[in-house]
Amino acid sequence: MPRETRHNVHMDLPLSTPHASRLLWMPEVGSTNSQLVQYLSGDESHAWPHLSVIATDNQTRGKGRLGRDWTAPAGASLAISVAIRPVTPSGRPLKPEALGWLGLLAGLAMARACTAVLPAEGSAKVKWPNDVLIGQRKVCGVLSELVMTPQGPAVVVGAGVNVSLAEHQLPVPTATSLALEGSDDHSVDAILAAYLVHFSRIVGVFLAAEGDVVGSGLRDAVQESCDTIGRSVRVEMPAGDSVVGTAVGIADSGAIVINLADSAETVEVAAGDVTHLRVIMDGA
Ligand code: BT5
Repeated sequence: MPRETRHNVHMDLPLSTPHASRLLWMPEVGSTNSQLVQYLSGDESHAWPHLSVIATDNQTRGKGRLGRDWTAPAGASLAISVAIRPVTPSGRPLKPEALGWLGLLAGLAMARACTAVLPAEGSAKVKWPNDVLIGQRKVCGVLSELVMTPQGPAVVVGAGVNVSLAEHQLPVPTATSLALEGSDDHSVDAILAAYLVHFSRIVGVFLAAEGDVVGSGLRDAVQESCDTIGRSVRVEMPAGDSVVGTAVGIADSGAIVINLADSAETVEVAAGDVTHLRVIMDGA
C-alpha cells in the first residue's frame, strides 16, 4: 500500500497540498496515470474527487502516447496525474467533445509554471497537442486518459516534467530540463504547487464556461502560448501519410488548423489522428 499519512503529505509538500482536493505522493510507482485510473475505476472511486492528485519523482514505467514510453531518472523529474470530474459548477456533465481540450489546458498550465522558474529571458511554450517546450526542446509531455467511474466519466490528466536532469541524463536528445535551462528552483513542491495552482484555475474557468473555450478566452490563451502556431510543420498520421504546411491556429474542437503548403486549402487535424507533429526548421 502507498504511504499517505497526513504527516507525510503536509511535511513534504506544504505548498502543493492546499491546491489538491487529495494529494497522494508515492515514493515509487509504475505510472501515476495508471494508478489513478485504477483508483478512479474501483470501488473506492468516490474517495478520489475532482482535483485529486497522484505524484512521484520516481516513475518506473511512464507512458507516452500511442504506446510510447516516458522515461526519467529517479529523483530528477516529476510525474503528476490529476483527476478531472468534468461537470459544470451546477452539476451538468460537460459535452464529451470538449474533453479533448484538457491536455492543451494542462500544457498551458505547465508552460506557465515552468516559465515562472526560468530566468527572465526564458519562456516555456505549448507544442500542439501535448508537449511543453523550452526553445525547441521538450521539458514536459502530457497524456490524458478517459476513465469510466461509478460516478460518471472522468479524465486523468498526466504530466511529466524534467526538473533537474543533467545533460547526460536526458532520455532523448530533443529533451531538456528546467535545471539545464537555468532554473534555480528545483524544489519538487514548488513546481508541483505552481502547476496545480495554474491547472486548477484554468480548469475552473473551463468548467464554469461549460467547455466554451472561445467565450472563456481559453482558446486564445492556448494559442498565445503555442509555439506551433506560425511554424512550418509536417503532421504525420498513423497510416504513414503526412500533411505539410503552416500551422495557423487551433480550431474550437482543439484540432490544429494547417494551411497546406501546396495549395490554398486549409485542413484541421485532430490530436487523436496524429502520430507526430514535426516542426520544419528554416533550411531543414
Ligand atoms: C508524451 O507522449 O509526451 C506524454 C508523456 C506523459 C508522461 C506523464 S508522467 C505522468 C503520467 N503518467 C504516465 O504514465 N504518463 C504521464 P509522446 O508525445 O508520445 O512522447 C513520448 C516521446 O517523448 C518518447 O518516445 C521520447 O521520444 C520522448 N521522451 C521520453 N521521455 C522523455 C522525457 N523525460 N523528456 C523529454 N522527452 C521524452
